[in-house]
Amino acid sequence: MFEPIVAGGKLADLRPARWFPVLGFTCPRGRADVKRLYSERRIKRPLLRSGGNFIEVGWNRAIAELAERLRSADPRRVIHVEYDGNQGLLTWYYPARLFNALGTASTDYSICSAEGHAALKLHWGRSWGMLPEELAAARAVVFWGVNAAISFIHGWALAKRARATIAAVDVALTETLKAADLPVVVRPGTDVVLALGIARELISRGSYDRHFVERYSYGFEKFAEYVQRFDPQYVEAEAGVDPQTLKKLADLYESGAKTVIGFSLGRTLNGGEAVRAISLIHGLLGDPLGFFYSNSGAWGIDFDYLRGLHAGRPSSVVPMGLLGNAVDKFDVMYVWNSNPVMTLPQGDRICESARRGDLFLAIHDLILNETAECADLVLPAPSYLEKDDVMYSYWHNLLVYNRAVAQPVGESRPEHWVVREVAKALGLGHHVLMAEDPWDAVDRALRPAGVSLAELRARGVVVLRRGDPMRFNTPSGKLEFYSTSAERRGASPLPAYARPAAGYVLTFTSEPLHTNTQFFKEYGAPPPVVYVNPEDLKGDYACLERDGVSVKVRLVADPAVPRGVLLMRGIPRDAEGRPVNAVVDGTPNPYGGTPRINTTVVDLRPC
Ligand SMILES: Nc1nc2c(c(=O)[nH]1)N[C@H]1C(S)=C(S)[C@@H](COP(=O)(O)OP(=O)(O)OC[C@H]3O[C@@H](n4cnc5c(=O)[nH]c(N)nc54)[C@H](O)[C@@H]3O)O[C@H]1N2
Ligand SMILES: Nc1nc2c(c(=O)[nH]1)N[C@H]1C(S)=C(S)[C@@H](COP(=O)(O)OP(=O)(O)OC[C@H]3O[C@@H](n4cnc5c(=O)[nH]c(N)nc54)[C@H](O)[C@@H]3O)O[C@H]1N2
Ligand SMILES: [Mo]
Repeated sequence: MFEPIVAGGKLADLRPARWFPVLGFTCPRGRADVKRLYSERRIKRPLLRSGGNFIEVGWNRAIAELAERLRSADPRRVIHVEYDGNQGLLTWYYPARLFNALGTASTDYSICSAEGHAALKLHWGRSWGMLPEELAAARAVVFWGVNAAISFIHGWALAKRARATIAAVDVALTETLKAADLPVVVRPGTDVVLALGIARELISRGSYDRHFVERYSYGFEKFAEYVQRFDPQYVEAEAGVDPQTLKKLADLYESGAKTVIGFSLGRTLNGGEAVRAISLIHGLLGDPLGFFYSNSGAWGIDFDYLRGLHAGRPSSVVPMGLLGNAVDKFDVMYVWNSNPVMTLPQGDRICESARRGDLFLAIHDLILNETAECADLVLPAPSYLEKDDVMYSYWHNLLVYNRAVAQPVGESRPEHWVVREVAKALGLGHHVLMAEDPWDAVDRALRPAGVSLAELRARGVVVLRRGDPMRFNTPSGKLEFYSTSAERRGASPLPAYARPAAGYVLTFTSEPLHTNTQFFKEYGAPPPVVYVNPEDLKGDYACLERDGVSVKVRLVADPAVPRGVLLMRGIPRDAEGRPVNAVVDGTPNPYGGTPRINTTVVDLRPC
């Protein structure tokens, strides 16, 4: 949360709100929001492609054009694509109502965190855990599959400030591992083996909470028997972690360490299995709030209601990792709050399809991003600084009424306004989903969280509550070490391990100045660089190839990267301007469908 600093009638800076409990500093990306506010890349008026160029048009023409495209298309050949550029309830969620009223296709929202949420629910019946204040009180923290010093800097700062002993698990010596007390490098896709090895060690030491296990859990014996095969020799052989390091990690957990589980794990091979296994360590410790993955499901906010799933349904759901390759199935794509051409596997194909004239691509965004550059219709949106909305967090329990602190730039209009205008033009203005005032929809969606919009508006911030950590919404009503719901679905009831294929593994880590593909203008775009072990260096440039697609990158030798790992920072274009995601693996993982971006096995050859 921030307080605006206004100079000469314009927003000049954001100062962290002193009363806000999650540390008082604004990250460089927060500051860039102010720079971006008046950037030349801002879209000021609707733009329509005409003869290869954009022409500025009024909103009436833009709405009519979009409505006409939607009216004449088969709704099953229309898809909406949105993600989390802004986490506001009105910005992100509400606009899907138009498309659910029409019965178009949708994505599965799997790109970021879905795999871990689904994996955790198999055992816990929920996916939420630790709060910031609990992390701040921890004496030991394991950052697992997260480059926290870069991507989770407030959590990192809390742990550092608390002088917690820090362990970190990654496939390369990232900034986080370099600053950790216990850096642990694993082979890509093998975290599940390490986590089960730790569980085995704790069980064989007798260092688990017998009371908790007896009273609150199901299937412990089967789990204890299963983990026997994950002995220190096996862990070393598969994950590359030596017995000494394994022991130190087990010591840390024995002392009550907490874990921050990175979303990144869900984007790896065996990633859901790793998340399951890591969380179960905290089951052994009798500490159901001992891990943090994402608390978005903790508050009870009814996102489905906002999206209108009570009165409308998508005709089909496409996994985000497969959308690029499935683009031929669609005639119209409407995008907001997201930059899929750059951020989705094979997202470049969306651009190609639009350029060929096979796809009518419309986007509602603040700036002319890479998807907008390929689009047929571009609509200007106000940023969170220019509009009111309601914001929740993936982490802390404060619900915030976000009040505009700047005038909307140009003719930018909020997302809910646009979809309601389109609904009217389509004769859907009276549809139950479109007739409800968007703020009334927000109010309804907040009720299960025990908050009314009026109260939130009056108070600005409301503290939300998690459920009882000792109640588990599983078939047995207990924490299931042995997941009966997985068994029922034909999945492995215990976290399973499949040995990764041999080859070079392309993987990604965040960088400090960008949020995914945002702020390229403000801070410069990330270079097309892959960091490799000096022994893997094959000239200045190399091609990464997979499934007949290749991208050209610059190689930089870095001893912090183990052999076989290809580490990219950020989500850049390649050396020839192609989105690097053209080559990544979009195969959905089994539980939440998140693509295996971070275990992309490629051929590396000179070019
Ligand atoms: N500065 C900054 N902060 C961000 C973002 C940003 O773009 N920039 N993005 C935000 C978003 S959308 C998200 S989802 C989160 C991202 O948070 P995470 O998804 O946790 O991703 P990162 O912190 O980038 O780090 C992921 C790490 O996982 C490692 N890794 C890859 N494969 C494996 C594996 O098999 N095992 C293990 N143990 N590690 C592996 C990579 O080397 C990398 O260092 O960060 C958020 N915060
Ligand atoms: N190779 C590779 N690919 C990845 C990842 C990776 O680590 N490696 N990470 C994945 C992850 S975790 C994620 S979450 C996705 C992110 O994928 P995207 O959601 O596509 O990511 P961003 O680049 O953050 O794009 C957000 C867009 O929202 C816009 N925006 C911001 N505020 C608003 C607003 O108020 N209204 C509207 N209408 N638009 C707004 C911004 O201008 C920007 O264009 O990328 C995924 N792709
Ligand atoms: Mo994400």
